[in-house]
Amino acid sequence: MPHEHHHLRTLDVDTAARHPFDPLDGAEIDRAREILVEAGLFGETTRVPMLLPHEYEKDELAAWSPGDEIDRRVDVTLLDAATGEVTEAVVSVTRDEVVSHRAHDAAHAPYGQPQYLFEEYERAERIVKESPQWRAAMRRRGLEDRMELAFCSPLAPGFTGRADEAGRRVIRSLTFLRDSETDSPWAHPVEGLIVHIDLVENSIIRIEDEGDIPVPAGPGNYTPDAVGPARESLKPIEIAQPEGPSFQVDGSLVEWEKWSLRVGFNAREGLVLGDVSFDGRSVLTRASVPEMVVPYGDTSPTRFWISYFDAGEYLLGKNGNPLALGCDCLGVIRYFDGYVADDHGHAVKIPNVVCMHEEDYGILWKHTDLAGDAEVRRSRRLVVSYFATIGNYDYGFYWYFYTDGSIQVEAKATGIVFVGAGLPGSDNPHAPEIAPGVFAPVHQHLFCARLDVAIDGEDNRLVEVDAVPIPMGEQNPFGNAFTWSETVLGTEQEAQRLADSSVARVWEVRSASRTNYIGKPTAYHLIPQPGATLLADPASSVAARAAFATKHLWGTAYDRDERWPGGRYPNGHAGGAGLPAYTADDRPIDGTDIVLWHTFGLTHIPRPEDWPIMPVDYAGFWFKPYGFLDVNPAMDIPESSQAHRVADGACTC
Ligand SMILES: [Cu+2]
Repeated sequence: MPHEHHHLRTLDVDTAARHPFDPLDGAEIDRAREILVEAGLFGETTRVPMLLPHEYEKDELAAWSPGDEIDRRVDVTLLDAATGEVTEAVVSVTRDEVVSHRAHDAAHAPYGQPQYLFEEYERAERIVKESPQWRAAMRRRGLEDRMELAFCSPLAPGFTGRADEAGRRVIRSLTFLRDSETDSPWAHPVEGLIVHIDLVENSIIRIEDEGDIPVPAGPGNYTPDAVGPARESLKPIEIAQPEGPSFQVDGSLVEWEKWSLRVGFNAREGLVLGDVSFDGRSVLTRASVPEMVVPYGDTSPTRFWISYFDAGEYLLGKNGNPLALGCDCLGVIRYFDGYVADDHGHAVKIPNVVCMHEEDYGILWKHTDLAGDAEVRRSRRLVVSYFATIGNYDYGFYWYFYTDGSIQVEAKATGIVFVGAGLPGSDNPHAPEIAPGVFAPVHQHLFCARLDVAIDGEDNRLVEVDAVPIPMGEQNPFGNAFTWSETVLGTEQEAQRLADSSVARVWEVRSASRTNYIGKPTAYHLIPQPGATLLADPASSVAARAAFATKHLWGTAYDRDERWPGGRYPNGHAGGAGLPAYTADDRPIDGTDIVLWHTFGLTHIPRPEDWPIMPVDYAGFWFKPYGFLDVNPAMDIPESSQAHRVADGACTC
């Protein structure tokens, strides 16, 4: 047991009761800060851009059994706001000590700034609004009366390679006008006014003020008072679960219909699922969506640099929505709180950040036989989700578990599309006009899921399966035949793949040792949805920084510290971090502990219907058993208790 510094131990950290996959709680976060203070690593000007659980090695997990004390460690990035110096520390809150700490050199190539602090958004706006250059630009545009209510949005800068930016803690600010305190600013962009800020020197690096395109004045509000009376035609739909939900929850452990999983949450990845198993057999050791990039396809000086990494630059989890004030789910909801560190390293609880519930999902299976008798069973899914808001956009991350052993992952994009201004009626090849004078640049939302797969254990094999047409001839005398191919992806270079819907391409993860009752390896299929990878030129800055998004699939050998598709600090990074670096040694992955990284997403050419608020758009993938089970595992689902209820002559089954 720890014995030092007991007089400073103001918080009760009981690590003996913790499961390795439990998320950090508030006491652990606060204790990590105290230990850093005691060690002299945390001064007046120290801030905490990122604080995460420090992951376990697989042998630590294997050696642990319930009731054992596990070494609970916290991975903290420290930023000295006065100097810009960055320190990475690992703290054990079980042993009350700093396990390691080292400097990160953000000032020299390939650079890489830690995540933004919330206080920096306010500071950036203050710097802009107090600057004589910005005030002069606003006056030049005749906007001197609009300065007070203006919104100066803080935006990650991408990487331009400019000598006056590289290695500095840069944020860019674009100005939007507001008609009132509650007016949505995104509808009123001031085109061509860009302020480049250094957040350590708290100074303006330079300001650009080009052109005099009028600010669009049309409304962008979406609240009931702006929309007007709501329609009255919709009758209520009520989801009743009179006997309660079918899941059981014990701490972070969730059990539901043959599924078992751990629900975790952290500041960067948001929702993290651990120890996912079906019918007592392992499927995934750990799963999350740890990165996404939103590159814009616009050549204008106002926006060419935009390529937001919403996890790596802004932190999805820290921006998670508390669902305490009304949830997005119907039915019996079980919430989980999330804990993150604030800018000063103190724990903050995000109440009800993760939402879990069951959903009816239509027909699971059905047949009407020759005698006209039908057997039908309803599908149901367990939904585990959270929503994060990053500036104008809102993202939902939904994990669905089905009774047939399938997993579906879905990202939902909604919120306000990012717009600029143009002359009404003009054509812009990079930005359709979606409302008068409102031009929305083309962009992509490319997500990267990280699946630490464990199909019946960690010894797995990755295989690409394509449907294969056969030319008419000896092998295909009637022309109708086709077959399939199975290609083992045995190394990290071989396992960098594009999806191909023309051959129904899927990626199979097999157990290297276990077989099913017909003697084939037990397996799951990663089934991608059609979608473009990164459309930016391979020579572009964003292609180097978001290399993960240039492939639909990457397979890597498991390494605890390889968790960030675009690197630990994509902000202001010159590129090459994350998956290109992880795979540089081309490690063998056949028969080993494999991690799959799957890029999926949306290519968004905005439309008028996306305005003033965008209906949810979806992107995702499936992970389905393929010979993992001997038969349909949902044969014993009972007939619906509502199957024979009839209302107004219509069957409601
Ligand atoms: Cu979009």
